[in-house]
Amino acid sequence: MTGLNVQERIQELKNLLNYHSRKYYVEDSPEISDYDYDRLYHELLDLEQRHPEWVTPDSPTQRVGGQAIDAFTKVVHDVKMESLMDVFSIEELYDFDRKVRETVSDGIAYVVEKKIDGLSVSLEYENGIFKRGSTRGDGLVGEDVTGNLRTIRSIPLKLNIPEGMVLPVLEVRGEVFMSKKDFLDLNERQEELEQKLFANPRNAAAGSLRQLEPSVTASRKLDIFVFNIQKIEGKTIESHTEGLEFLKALGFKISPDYKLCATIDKVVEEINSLGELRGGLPFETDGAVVKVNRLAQRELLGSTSKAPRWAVAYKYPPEVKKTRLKEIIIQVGRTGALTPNAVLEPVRLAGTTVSRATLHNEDFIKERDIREGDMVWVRKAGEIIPEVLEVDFKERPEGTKPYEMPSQCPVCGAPALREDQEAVTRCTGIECPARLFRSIVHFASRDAMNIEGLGPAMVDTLLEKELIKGIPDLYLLKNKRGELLQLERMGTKSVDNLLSSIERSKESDLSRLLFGLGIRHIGLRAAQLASEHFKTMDDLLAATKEDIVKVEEFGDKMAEALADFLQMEQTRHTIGLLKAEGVNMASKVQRKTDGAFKGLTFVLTGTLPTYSRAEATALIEERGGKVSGSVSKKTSYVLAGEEAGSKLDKANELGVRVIDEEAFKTLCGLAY
Ligand code: 0OX
Repeated sequence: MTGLNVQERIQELKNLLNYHSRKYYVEDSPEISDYDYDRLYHELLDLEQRHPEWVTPDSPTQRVGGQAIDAFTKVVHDVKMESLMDVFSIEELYDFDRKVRETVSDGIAYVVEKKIDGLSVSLEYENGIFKRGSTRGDGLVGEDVTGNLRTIRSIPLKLNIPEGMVLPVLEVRGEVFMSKKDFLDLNERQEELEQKLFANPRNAAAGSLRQLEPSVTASRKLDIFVFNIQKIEGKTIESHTEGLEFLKALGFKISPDYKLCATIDKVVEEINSLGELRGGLPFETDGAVVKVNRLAQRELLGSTSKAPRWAVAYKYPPEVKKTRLKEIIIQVGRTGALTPNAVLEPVRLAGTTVSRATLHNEDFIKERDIREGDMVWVRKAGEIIPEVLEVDFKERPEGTKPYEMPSQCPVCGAPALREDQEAVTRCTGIECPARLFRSIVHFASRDAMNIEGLGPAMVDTLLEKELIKGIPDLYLLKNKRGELLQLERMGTKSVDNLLSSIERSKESDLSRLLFGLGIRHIGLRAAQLASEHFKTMDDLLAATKEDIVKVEEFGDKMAEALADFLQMEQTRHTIGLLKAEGVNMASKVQRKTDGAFKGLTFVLTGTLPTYSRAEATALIEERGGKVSGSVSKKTSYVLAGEEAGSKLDKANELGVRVIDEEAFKTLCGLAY
C-alpha cells in the first residue's frame, strides 16, 4: 500500500469502526458480528502501529489509554453542574407545579425522565471532537477523567455533525452508570480475587471511573445516558426535547423513553407507570426527573443557590411486601461458600416478580429465627437483590422448626464446615465443581505449585472455555496447545511458558503439593512439617489422625483436618490422577543436621521483599537450621519483612536479634 492509500484506509477504518461502535453500543442494533468488528479494529491498530504519525485522538483505538495518571487534574466547570431538588410525595410535585405557574403562566409542558443512579459527568467537544470529560465534583470544580471516559464505548469520540453545520463548542452532561448485571458480575469477580465489594452499581460506577489506570475502567463495562446541553455554539435550541433529539442525532445515547407531558396530572401518571417498570429495567433508577421543557421558561424560573427551579427529582419509596417463605435452599458460590436462599411465594416488588431472596448466612437466619413456612417481609436491598427482612411471628404456622445449616455440600456431598471466626460455611471438597476456581488458583499459587502464568484471570478463562474441569486436567493441557493458542492474548511464547511452568511444577516438593491442595488449617509450615515427617504421599494416605498428631507442632485441630481431608474420596481421586500424570509425591527435603546454621532457630514474620516463606525456610533448613512458629528466648534470629506484627514486638521485648532479608542473605553466604 502506498502512503496515501494507507492514510485513506485508516480514515475508512476509523469511520467504519465509529459507525459500528455506535450501532452496537448506542443503538443496540449491531450490523456486523463481534468477530468482524474485531478484525477491522485489529487492521486499524496494525496500520496505526506502523504509522504512529497518523494516529488521531478520535480513533477508536485510543479508547483504552495505557498510561496511568498520577492524580486527577481539577476542572472548573464553565457552566455550573447543578443538582436536583428531591421530592418524596405526589403532593410536593403539585407544589412544584404551582410554583412554576407563579412565574410562567402559559404553555407549560414537562419532560419526565428516569433518574439514572450513577454519577454525573460533563463531556466537552470542539468541532465535534471529544476533548475533555470531568466528574461533577461539587458542581463548580470536578476532576479530569478524560482518559477513563474515552474507554466508555457509548461516548462518541467524534460527533455526526450534520452537513453544513459548524459546531465549535458543545458541552453536554450525562450520567455514567453500570448495569445491574455488570455490577453483580463485577462483585462476583471482586469476591474471587478477594477484593473489596461494591455496595451498589452507583459506587461501582464511581469507583471504576475514578481509577488511575484507564485499562481498569475499560474492563468495567460502564455506560452513559446524556441528558443535558450545558453549552452550545453553532445551533440554537429552544426546548429540552429538541436538545435531546439533536444529541441523539449527533451520536449520543440519550435518556431512554423520556416523556413529554402537557399537564402535571400526566406527569404523575408517567411517574406511577415508571415506578411499576423500574425494577425490571437493566439499570438502577432511584427516581424520576421532571423538567420544564421550554428553555426560555427555564431562564425565567432561574435557580436557587442549590438547584434549578425548573426541575425536580421524585424519589420512589423502597417497596416492602409480605409473602410466604416456602423453603430454604442452599446455593454454593465459586469460593465454596454455602449461601442460604429463601424460595418465596411469588410477589410483585418494585417492578419484578420476586420468588427468591437471599438469607445471607447462618447467623442472619438464627438472629431473626427465620423458618421454612413463615410469613416474611421482603424488600429489594439496593433495589436489586431481594432480601428477607423479618418474620411476622403472629402468622407463624404450627410445627415449624429452627433452621439448621446442612453439614454437607449440596453440590458435591463433601463436608461443609464453618470456621470459628467466620460467618460463612464452606464446602471442603477439592473436586466440587462449584469451588473449582478457588481450588485451582490456590494450587497454582507461588507458595504452592508455583505455576507462572496461571493467575486468577487465566484460571477463569480455562474453566470458562472448558479446557480444564479439575486440578489434574492442568497436566493434560499440553495436549491442547492449539486451543490455548486461540485464547485472547496467548501467543506461542506465553502458551509455551505456561506449559513448561506446568511441567516444571510436577517436580515440586511434597510439601508444596500438600499446601496446594488447600486443606483447612494446613498452612505452608504445617504442610512442610507433615511432608518431612511422612516423606511420601502414600505414607500420609495410610496415616491415622493419631499418627498425624505426632507431627512436630501439630495440634488436634490440624491433625483432624488433615486426616479428614485425606480420607475423602474426592481427595484420593484427585491425588490418584496427579500421581498418574507424574506429579512428585515425595519429600525432597533432606534436613541437614550440620551446616552453617546448625543449632540455630529462626522465626519468620511479615512479607519479605523477594523470598517467599517457603524459599526462606528452605534456605535455613538446607543449612541445618530450624524454623519455628513462635518467638522465645531460644530463638536465634527473627527474620522480619514488611508488616511484621506481634512476633517482632516479642523479639524486641526478649532482646532477640532481628534481621532483614539483606542481612539474612549475608548470613546464608548469598550476598555479593
Ligand atoms: C439522572 C439525571 C440527572 C440537569 C440540570 C439539573 C439536573 N440522574 O438521570 N440530572 C438531570 O438533570 C440535570 N437529569 C437526569 N435525568
